[in-house]
Parts: sequence; C-alpha cells; structure tokens
Amino acid sequence: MSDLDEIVQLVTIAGERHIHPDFSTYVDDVDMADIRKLYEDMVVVRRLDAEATALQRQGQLGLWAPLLGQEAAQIGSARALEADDFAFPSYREHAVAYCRGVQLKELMPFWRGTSLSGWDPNKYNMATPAIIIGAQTLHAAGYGMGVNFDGANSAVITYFGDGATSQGDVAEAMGFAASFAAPVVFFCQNNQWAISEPVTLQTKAQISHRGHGYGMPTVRVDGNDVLAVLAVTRAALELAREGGGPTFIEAVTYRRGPHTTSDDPTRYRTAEDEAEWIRRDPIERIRLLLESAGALSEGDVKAIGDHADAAAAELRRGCLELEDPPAMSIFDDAYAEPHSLIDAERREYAAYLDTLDA
Ligand SMILES: Cc1ncc(C[n+]2csc(CCOP(=O)(O)OP(=O)(O)O)c2C)c(N)n1
Repeated sequence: MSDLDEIVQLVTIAGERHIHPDFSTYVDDVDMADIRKLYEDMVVVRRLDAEATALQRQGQLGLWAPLLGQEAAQIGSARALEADDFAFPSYREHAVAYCRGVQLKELMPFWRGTSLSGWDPNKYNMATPAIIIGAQTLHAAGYGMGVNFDGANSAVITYFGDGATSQGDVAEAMGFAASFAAPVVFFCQNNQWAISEPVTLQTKAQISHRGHGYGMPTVRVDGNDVLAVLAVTRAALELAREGGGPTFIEAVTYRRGPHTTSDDPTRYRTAEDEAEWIRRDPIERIRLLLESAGALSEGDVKAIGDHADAAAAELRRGCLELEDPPAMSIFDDAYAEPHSLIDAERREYAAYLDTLDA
C-alpha cells in the first residue's frame, strides 16, 4: 500500500495540511465542518477518559484503562466505519465505543464490576472489551471469514496494541485472514509500551513489517493525526469490501497515561519522552488547523467544552446509578447449557455466602 517505513501524515504538529499522493483523496470530501466534528469527538472522549479515571480514583470503578494520547487513532479509525461494519476492540477503545453509539452508561459496568461485559454487541456492531491480549483478533478473522461465506460486503476492524503483536493469537488471526482474504483491518495502536515493556524490546523489526510478513498490505500512519488515520482506515476498509482481503495498519502513537489505573508509568519512562509526545498532541494540532482556517471561534470552543462536560456528567451519573447484581448471578451466563462443574461451583459459593450471613 505504501512504503513500509514511511509514516503517513496529513496534518503536521503545527496544524498545516500535507498532501499525500495515495491517501489525500480518501478525505477529499472532509470539509472544515467535518474536521471540527472530529476535533469535538476528540475533546469529548478525552474529557470522558478523565472523568472515568477520576471515578476510579474515587473508588467508584475497580479499574480503568486510560486512552489519553490515543484519541486521534481511535476517532479517525472509528469514524471511517460504516454502520454494518463490525469492530473487535481490546480494553482501551472507549473512543471507538463512543463513535459506535454505545451509551455512556454502558461503558461503566465492566470496569465497575457489575457485569462481565457492558453492552449488546449486535446492537452496535462492536464486541465488548477483550482482556485476553489478542483474542479479539481471532474473533475478527473468524467474523471476516463468515462475511465472505455469506457473500456480504461489510468489513471488520480489530484493535490491539504493539505488545499484542507478539501474541500467538494475533499470528494465527493474521495467517487465517490473509489466506482466506477475510475483510479485516488489523489496527495496531503502537503506543510504545506494553505495560512497562518498550516496543524496542518487543520486536527487533518495525511493527508494520509484521503485517507484511503475512503478505497483506501494510501502512504506517501518524496515529496522532486524526485526518491521516481516517484516510488510511477508509482505504483499508474499501479494499476489504472490494474483496482485497486484510490490511495491517500501524498507528504510531503514545499512551500518555498509565497502562491502567493500577500502573505507575513514572517507574519506567522519562519525563523527556512524555514532553516530546505532548508536543505531538492529537487535539492541539487540529485546533491550530481549525483556528488558522477561521473555523473555530471562541463560541465553538465553549460549546464543545460544555458538550464534553455534559457527557462526563452523564457518564458519572450512569456509573453511580449501577446496581450491584445478585452474587449468585455470576454463574448464569458462563455456559448456555447446564454444566456439572458450574453447578458444583454454584453450590460451593452459595455455601460460602451462607457463612457470611451466619
Ligand atoms: C494472554 C494475556 N497475556 C498477558 C496479559 C497481561 N497483560 C495485560 S495488558 C498487557 C500488555 C498489552 O500491551 P499492548 O498489547 O501493547 O496494549 P496496550 O495496553 O499498550 O494498549 C499484558 C501483557 C493478558 N491480559 N492476556
């Protein structure tokens, strides 16, 4: 698709537009009002992320996986999807869920521990968070093969991190998807760290080379450039729908927060590194672009900020309104049919709960 080592960029960190010979045409229809909408999306999801992090710090969530810094990678790719495409995320794609229309309160139960999932995947064409690293890529490959068997023309996207590319599941998923020309976009957010393990230790080759090794087109994109991500994802989805099979996208970005709220990144990375990536902030460059085009007034900034605050308040309300499920319901959906092991565990747990009442 593009030179293996090139990083596709359409907007510089100073907010200037670049023309790319292969990819600019994919965003020819995107006008300043659309770019302002992408900007708004990023501002809102950053605000939601901050609110969820605060909820965890206040003891209202068991855990949260912040997306701070990865807004452009997620919004750009998710806004490239059609309604009948299907997304298979990891656990950090809250912005993708937002774009798919998942209700804000449905983002919370998984992290508050009141449900094993959160939303109905078929309602939004998006699976719920996958904690097992890389498992979702297999689901995507299988779903994509199913799309081909059905003769449908929808596409599939799956999200995973740089660390996940070392996982066997991802290797199997890419192998099957390539062999069967499954319409899957493998969207890797290279956020530089797999918890405390840097990408330089993860792989001696560039991440994007991994897709190339399976014989699929690969593209490396500036993951902090929402327009470039939108363009390359649209190109990959189009190829998938036309029967061209899978594409591997490496979105080069940076996780600015901790891996999860249980992590302390100051133990393994430097302040200089963090400062460098703040300079490449995905929201700031679009703000500069809009302002220089006279497409973002003070009133717009205020309205977008108000919208973000209202969304954060809705997220908080949804979280605090969640009810604890009955303890015994944990066993209800483990198997579709009765299962003797689950029955034994159910009896054991009921006996344990009785000891608490006594
Ligand atoms: C199969 C499996 N092995 C190990 C873990 C523990 N674990 C959770 S997150 C993580 C690192 C993932 O890094 P990466 O794929 O780069 O994604 P990121 O969190 O940076 O988005 C690991 C090893 C797990 N959840 N599943």
